[in-house]
Amino acid sequence: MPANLPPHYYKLEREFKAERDLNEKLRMAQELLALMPKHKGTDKLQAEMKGKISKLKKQMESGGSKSGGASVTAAIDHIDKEGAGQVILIGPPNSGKSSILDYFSNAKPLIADYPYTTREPLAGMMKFETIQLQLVDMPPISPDFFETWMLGIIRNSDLICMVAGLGDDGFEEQVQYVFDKLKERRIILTHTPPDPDDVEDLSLAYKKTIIAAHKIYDDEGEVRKSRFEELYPGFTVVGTSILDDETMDRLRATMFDKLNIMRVYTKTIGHDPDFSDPIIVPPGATVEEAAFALHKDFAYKLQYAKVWGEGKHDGQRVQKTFVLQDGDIIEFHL
Ligand SMILES: Nc1nc2c(ncn2[C@@H]2O[C@H](COP(=O)(O)OP(=O)(O)OP(=O)(O)O)[C@@H](O)[C@H]2O)c(=O)[nH]1
Ligand SMILES: [Mg+2]
Repeated sequence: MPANLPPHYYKLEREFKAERDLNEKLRMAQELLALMPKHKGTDKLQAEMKGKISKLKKQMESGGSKSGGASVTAAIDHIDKEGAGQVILIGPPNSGKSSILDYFSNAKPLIADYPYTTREPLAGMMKFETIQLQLVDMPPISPDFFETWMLGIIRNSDLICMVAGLGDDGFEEQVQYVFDKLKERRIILTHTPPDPDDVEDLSLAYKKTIIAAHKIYDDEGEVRKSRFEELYPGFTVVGTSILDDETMDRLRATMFDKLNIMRVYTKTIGHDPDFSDPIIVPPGATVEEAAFALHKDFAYKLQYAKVWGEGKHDGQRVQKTFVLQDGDIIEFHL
């Protein structure tokens, strides 16, 4: 029986063979296994790949194989998500990524006027109105520097913010290099990721991306920003400077907007709404989905709800299937 492997399997297999980083190699092996159609024709291939996966895991536990020439990078390839969404700051060296994290959070990243300052990921929490978003600062990506452990973090993120330093020489080529490098590793930065059901090549990760045209007040900042917008049509490009709060507020609001989340506030019967800790749900979520996000028992026991918000009568009684809007207040009745 033929194996009938999809065409991109072979491409990924070649990359898997060439990959030296163990974390990345393990991820690719797991991806290859997932790509194999599960039938008799692939039994042997599946067993082989499972064997490779367990061997790789053992190698990683023992600190990496010296004979294979592979190395385990010390840096972290996963950042636990916190808050209502995770935004990753990436870009060329010296573009201002760490300065942006520093501006928005209590994290204390190293900032310097020379490139390659950041060597490890660093997360901080950024307040936006009633919620917190997680920002993650990353090392730069350039022809001279690229850490493969970054790929896992980027793949797992909710949103990418590409930080382009407008004052830096050759910034356009530098930014394009970041796009190209990630594409080479099967991460496509896009303003509008396709519907997952329409993606044929499952080895590709499409990540929603916005662009911070940073250091906007440097020489020719506005002109350079316009050029940028022409180069990347469809992308939201926000001109920013850490010296101008208004531009930074705009960036923060854009991050929230692109994360595509809704905040729903809860109130208990006879009490005022709690505006400090909203339920985070995707747009179009129903009363039942909001209850589920709070606690699954809530969703099972839910009879109906009362809702306050734009376009509703105060305390309007609604059923489980009622579609909520950002900012609605909800009172669950069990
Ligand atoms: N003019 C101007 N300079 C800025 C701005 N933001 C940051 N800088 C400066 O740009 C330089 C680099 O800033 P970092 O935040 O360290 O840049 P980075 O992208 O984290 O750099 P790497 O970690 O080396 O990739 C520092 O000298 C900052 O003070 C800005 O809005 N305008
Ligand atoms: Mg940095």
